[in-house]
Amino acid sequence: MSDETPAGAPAKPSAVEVAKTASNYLRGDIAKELADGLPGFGKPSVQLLKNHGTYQQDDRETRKSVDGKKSERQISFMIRTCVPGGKLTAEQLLSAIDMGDELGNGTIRLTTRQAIQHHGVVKGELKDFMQRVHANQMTTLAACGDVERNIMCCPAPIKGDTVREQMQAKLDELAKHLAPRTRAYYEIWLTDPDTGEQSRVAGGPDVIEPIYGPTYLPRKFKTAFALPEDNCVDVYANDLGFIVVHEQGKILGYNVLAGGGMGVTPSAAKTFPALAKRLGFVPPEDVLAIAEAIVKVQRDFGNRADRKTARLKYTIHTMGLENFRAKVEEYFGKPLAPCHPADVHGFDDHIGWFEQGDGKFFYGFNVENGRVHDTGEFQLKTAVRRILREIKPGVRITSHQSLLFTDLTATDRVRIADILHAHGVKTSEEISTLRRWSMACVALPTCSLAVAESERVLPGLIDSLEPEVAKLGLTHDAFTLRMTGCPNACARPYNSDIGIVGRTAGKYTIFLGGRLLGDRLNTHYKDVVPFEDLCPELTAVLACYKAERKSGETLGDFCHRKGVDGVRTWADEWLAGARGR
Ligand code: SRM
Ligand code: SF4
Repeated sequence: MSDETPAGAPAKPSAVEVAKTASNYLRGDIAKELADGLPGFGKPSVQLLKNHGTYQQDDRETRKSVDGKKSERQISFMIRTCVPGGKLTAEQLLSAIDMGDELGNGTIRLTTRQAIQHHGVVKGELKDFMQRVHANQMTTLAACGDVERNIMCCPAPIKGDTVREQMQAKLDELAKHLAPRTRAYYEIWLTDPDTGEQSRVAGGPDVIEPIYGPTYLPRKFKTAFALPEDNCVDVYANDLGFIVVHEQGKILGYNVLAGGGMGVTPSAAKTFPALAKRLGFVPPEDVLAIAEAIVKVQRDFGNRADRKTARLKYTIHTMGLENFRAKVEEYFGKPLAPCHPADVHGFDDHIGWFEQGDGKFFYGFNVENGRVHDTGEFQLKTAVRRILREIKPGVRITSHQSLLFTDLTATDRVRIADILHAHGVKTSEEISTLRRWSMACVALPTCSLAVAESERVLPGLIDSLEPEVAKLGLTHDAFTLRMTGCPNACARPYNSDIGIVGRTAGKYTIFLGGRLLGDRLNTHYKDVVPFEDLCPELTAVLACYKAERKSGETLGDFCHRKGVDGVRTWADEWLAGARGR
């Protein structure tokens, strides 16, 4: 749908807006269709369901039957469970793993926003699934859809680090504040199947949405909290970001950022990735109010005709930053103070063994691309289950799709390593720096938007890059390498040192020059690169970096300084030489 309308005519709302408007606060026909015995839902319900945390999908590999003809789609559902700040208990993660086995495809997926995804749930088991999530004191409500999504925050459990702890507590307050209030979720999913009673529902009056209103937001909305010294959540990639400003252990307030977002549609020139803009400073007590003001401005001024340009970044682009700030101040009820100079200057993925400040420890365990599964001798799911059952740690999910096991004793380090090794899994210390800092989105076979492989091919690419990196003597250099199966950018490839973005089947665009800090977008380097050429192409870039970097310069900073054209000329010559050798 386009937002181009004859001059003066109001833009026609998109089909999703029509579905939301008619839905009576996200109810629509979901309950009726849930009971109709068909494998899937109709179009309006499919859209509404996203706000309930689930996507109707099909296994794209079974679309074609053996004789090459189209076969009937095998519909199943992806379900995303919110984990605000990535914090959960061992019991909750165990239960999620069990649900993956009993109702899903036997795996769980830790996401780039610290949440959990299940795939392969059939329609007839959706309700059971939601009830089990609820019984587990979690929710899928607003994990997807045109609402505030899972809010991110640095997950490191450092006791006595009052700044980090207060920031994490502020996230909990904000997540509650921006949660949808509709009773639709409870009515549809949590009603007792036999008695019809909403026996598992917490009480409370049926109120309309005081923040969102009946049509919610024009598009998804994402928020994150970061520390200047630790931007592990990529705060600049979010619609709304808060950077804590602190001095001597005291939080002075937060720098507020607005309008970050990564997704692009290459065929639509009007779309672009954007880092959030620095908007102003608020004291801690104003965080909820400023967030609400920004959400409401986006609610009222975001584009409801064209979903391609409906995110907050486009609202700001259309209004202009100063007009946007003025409107936010109007909704906020007072002027915004200018930003404090504090900005992100550090990044920690929290992988490895750390003291947590109370005599205990936490262990950052790298989960490759967030997929917890058992395959052949690689029994990661079994190992994680054993760690959760036998050691009973606290658990956090990082925004790099990995796990922190918390509240450990010194002896647990060996126990964890023993369990991992017994099931064919490497410890975080045994994987390369390259693999540790890499991420891939889900892509095929479940993602309907994927044009190329990602999660399933990145491990192999890393396997072939590792010896090249070692030959160049760069084994200990940390740089982010992020791959996605399409330009929607779910693994945030556009602010990483190396971004690899699916272009078409088996071919990718390479981007260079972002950085670990996440505060700079990278630049288009090469297009339509076949998968098998990615390793030599990237090796050539790394050879250039090795040959010409300044002391202490990171890969992203080097590519940014030299420029992609300079890197390309050097790397192409090097490649031609290497091929001739
Ligand atoms: Fe995403 C759509 C997976 C983080 C930008 N994303 C999708 C869908 C739901 C595909 C669809 O619409 O049919 C993918 C489901 C695939 C599957 O089979 O599971 C999907 N996104 C993911 C996850 C699971 C990737 C991962 O490997 O972890 C992440 C779930 C996060 C969560 O827990 O909430 C995920 N997606 C992101 C991020 C990163 C972030 O938020 O920090 C981005 C870029 C930031 C941003 O939002 O701009 C992102 N996803 C998108 C977009 C592009 C949005 C845009 O404004 O252009 C889409 C497509 C859309 O919304 O139309 C999309
Ligand atoms: Fe799917 Fe594209 Fe997101 Fe990957 S980046 S999960 S292919 S929408």
